[in-house]
Amino acid sequence: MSREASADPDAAVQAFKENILLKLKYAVGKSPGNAFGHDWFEAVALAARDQIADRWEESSETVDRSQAKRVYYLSLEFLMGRLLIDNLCNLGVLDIARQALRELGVDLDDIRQVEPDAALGNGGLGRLAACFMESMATLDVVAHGYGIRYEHGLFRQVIADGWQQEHTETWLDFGNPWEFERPEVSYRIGFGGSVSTQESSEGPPRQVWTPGETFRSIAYDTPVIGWRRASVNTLRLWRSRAEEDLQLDRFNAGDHFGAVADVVKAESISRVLYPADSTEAGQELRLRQEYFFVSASLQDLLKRHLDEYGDLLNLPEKAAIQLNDTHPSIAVAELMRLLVDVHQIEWFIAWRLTVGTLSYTNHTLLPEALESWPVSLMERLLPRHMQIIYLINAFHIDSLRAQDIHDFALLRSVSLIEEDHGRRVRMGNLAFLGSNSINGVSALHTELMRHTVFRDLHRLYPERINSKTNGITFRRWLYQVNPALTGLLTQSLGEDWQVAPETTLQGLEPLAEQAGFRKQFAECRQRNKVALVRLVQERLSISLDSQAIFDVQVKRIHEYKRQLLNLLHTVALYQAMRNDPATNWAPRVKIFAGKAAASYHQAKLIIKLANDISRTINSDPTVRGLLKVVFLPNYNVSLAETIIPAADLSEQISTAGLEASGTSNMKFALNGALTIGTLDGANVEMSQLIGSDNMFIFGMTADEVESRRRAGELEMTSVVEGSERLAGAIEAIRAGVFSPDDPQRYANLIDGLLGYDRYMVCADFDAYWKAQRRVDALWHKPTQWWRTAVLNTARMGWFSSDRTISEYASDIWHVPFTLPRPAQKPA
Ligand code: NBG
Repeated sequence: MSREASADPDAAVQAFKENILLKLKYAVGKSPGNAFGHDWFEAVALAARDQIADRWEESSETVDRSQAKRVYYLSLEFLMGRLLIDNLCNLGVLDIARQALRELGVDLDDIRQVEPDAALGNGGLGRLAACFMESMATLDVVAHGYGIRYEHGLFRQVIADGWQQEHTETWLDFGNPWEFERPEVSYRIGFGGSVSTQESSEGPPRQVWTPGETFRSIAYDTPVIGWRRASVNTLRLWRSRAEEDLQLDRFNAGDHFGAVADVVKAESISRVLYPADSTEAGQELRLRQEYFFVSASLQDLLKRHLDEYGDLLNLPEKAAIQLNDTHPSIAVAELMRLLVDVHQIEWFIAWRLTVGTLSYTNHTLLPEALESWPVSLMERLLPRHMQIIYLINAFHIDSLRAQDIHDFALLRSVSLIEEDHGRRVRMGNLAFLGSNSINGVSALHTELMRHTVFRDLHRLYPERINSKTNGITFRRWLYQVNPALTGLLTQSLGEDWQVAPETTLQGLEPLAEQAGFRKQFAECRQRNKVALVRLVQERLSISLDSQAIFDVQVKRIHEYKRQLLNLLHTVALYQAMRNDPATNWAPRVKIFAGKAAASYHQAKLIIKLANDISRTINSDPTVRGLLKVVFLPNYNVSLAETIIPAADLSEQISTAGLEASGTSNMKFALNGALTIGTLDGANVEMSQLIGSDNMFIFGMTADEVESRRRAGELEMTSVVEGSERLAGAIEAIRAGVFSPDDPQRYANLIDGLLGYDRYMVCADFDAYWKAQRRVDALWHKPTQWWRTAVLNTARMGWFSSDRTISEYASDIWHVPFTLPRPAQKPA
């Protein structure tokens, strides 16, 4: 079998079993008799890693021989989650490993739970990077991911008395069997100091940066294997170290703490994902992280390029560097510095190489998320980069003037320096100017980029902005998380449907009309719901009715995502059910999960409100059997894997124009959940492909939101007065019905909503309520509900990240790719 483990399954099981035992004995140092869950996990992971390493070597040799163009994906976040099942699946040895373990008396499903999540990301942006890594390997795109090996990933959320608490996450406590430490791959990273001009006899004077302090970056490599043993690419994450582990003279002089001060300072750079930036020290650390990983990655890739070609002038032909949001955008200045100062390439040639190599993905239009750094901070931390940024800016403005563009407002808006709120460097503009391609992550988002944040730059460079709608890897988000449905699809569509689900899934459409198929489809969901019911019982001691609609909103807690709208609906529904228990209500379970940024008070209050509402409603006997509300703590990739396949209804209800794309919307619909949502982000394209009558679309469009905002109509008293249900829900929350211990708890939240409803929660409430009643009505017609559910799955093929990556490969990176092929059957 091409790319498969072995033609003889029995022999493969025995070989795998032997390797597990060898790893257990020689790498873990245990015998089967005294091995714990984690020991088994590590032994299996190491056994799988051997097979990955074999393919890795082959892949690297092929690439070296072919001198293929390489893609470099620079991202401050990679939200990988667990890797064991991913790797076993992609190796094609999941069943072999399961059987091998069974013969050793161990259940794979138990030990998979032992693996900690690699939570090196906040949410959608980081998870997208993880899906992309898997798709790039699957499509044989030669790619390297570059990021930071945070010692602590995203915080562990504990809910104490309804409030979010943040606890340190410790994924590396037991080591990480997937990675290879590469102490020999190390670069020096400087900060601070000064720049001097050095005269040179051969050419123009040179600028020499003498950093005030330097640290070292150490590489840790994790192989990423494509589906069915396609290529193996590398995710290289950097750890920060001090130049010296100990200042011995200080130590010997009795200053035991001072002797390691440099170590503490150096290591703080890779200590934690997303340090709180509410303090100046936090902001500085964040900028240090950005520069640290960008500099290490660029030094590394230039070295590789020079080793391969001995020359940097062909960089754009052989390397494409994708900047994942503005976080790595200091790359524009750093690449210029390396080319001009270190490799002594003339400025304008260096600029051509830089722009030819870099491209940038924008992931948000929210003004507070568009990075800008105070000039004073840049001057202190990265003095040479600040000079380079000024130069880029000056040459840019000069070139516009040369084209007879003198419009002062325009020049001001495209400048790299913002003058209005203290002088700051606009990282979005820097990324734009330094890149040959700027892409948005859904059609709507891209269109809005052209008309809002980058309006003026777009006028000057109309060919640069393009759209690449996000996607998800079906390997994880369907095959792994929903084995029941995957089995049913294989039974119905044939063995090879997984190879090209983009097209084969459509084959389900006729089956949507068959009662037998719908019944099986619904049974798969039911199984997943029972698993979720069990999890909720274990974690929260709340019992749920698996026959109710599982109505789910899981994502970061943010005002624009409007968990508050969902909570207001929950309260209004609760009141309506209490007032009229005899109505034929569709029983519901409202499921919430998500983390709030540690310093985002309003979001944390929304979590408390969800928990207060949950406690009140769950203990009210009048709605027993009709309504339950749960807030599941510590949302992460693994929890998503249990929740998503169990959902009946997916809440994608952001204020139109504000969610750049969304990716959980895709995961839910692929698994057959119906979406209630606004015409925002990728929901728009989903509604075009799935059909808007197979979703519950409601609310204002992005244009309507914008006009209303322009008209200043954000005061909502009259809207609330005009809606009895909304008024009732708001009044109950304000009056402390859900917070009798502190009746004033939500007074400010509610007053804020009425006075200045920035996210138009009130304005969309009635439309949302009506859409929810359409949900109820459809639920009462199971034939139609399940028909629609099947159609959702059938029409989601386009949202595969394989499709997204093929577009990046052809339009932006200009590299070849191969779509997965059917496995050859053994002769
Ligand atoms: C997020 C958007 C999502 C989008 C992901 C991935 C950031 C800054 N942006 O809508 O909010 O799906 O990026 O593109 O995390």
